[in-house]
Amino acid sequence: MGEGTVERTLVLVKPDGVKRGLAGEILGRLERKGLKIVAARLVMVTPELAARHYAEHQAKPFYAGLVEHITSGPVLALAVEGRSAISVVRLLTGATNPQTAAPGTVRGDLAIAVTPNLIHASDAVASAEKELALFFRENDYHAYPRVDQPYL
Ligand code: IDP
Ligand code: MG
Repeated sequence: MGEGTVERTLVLVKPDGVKRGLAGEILGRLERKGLKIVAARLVMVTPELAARHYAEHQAKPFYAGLVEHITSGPVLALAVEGRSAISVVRLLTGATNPQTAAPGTVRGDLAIAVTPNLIHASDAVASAEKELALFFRENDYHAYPRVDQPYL
């Protein structure tokens, strides 16, 4: 195992997470892991933005419910950076269905239903780049050192 390339990934605390008061809990888990928050924004997702963000799911039976949920309140959009950040955040997120997501993960610990499953996390380099560009512009990103950088 190498040290891993530094990557950026998109995390959304979905409307259920914001409304349940779990945005801080979820952000805190990412911070405590050693990931760096490099951009953050509270955003109301429009139907147009939802269609672009979830384009890959357009033909699926759960698509309408998914768009209804993601547009039902503000999301906390985070650009998260770190070594192997894309796979590391997916691991912290847990399986799509919270009823089978492992304990210790966000979904395994904090959710039960599948559509309101608290968090979105990009699943690959290409999707991370595409999704980050939907929520952030270049000058939204901030470079700074974490004080624990030598250990990360
Ligand atoms: P992921 O969020 O774990 O990457 P995806 O398969 O990309 O899961 O699905 C996107 C989102 O669509 C999920 O997070 C969940 O909110 C919703 N979803 C996925 N599968 C189902 C389902 O079978 N029923 C209802 N909603 C679903
Ligand atoms: Mg996905």
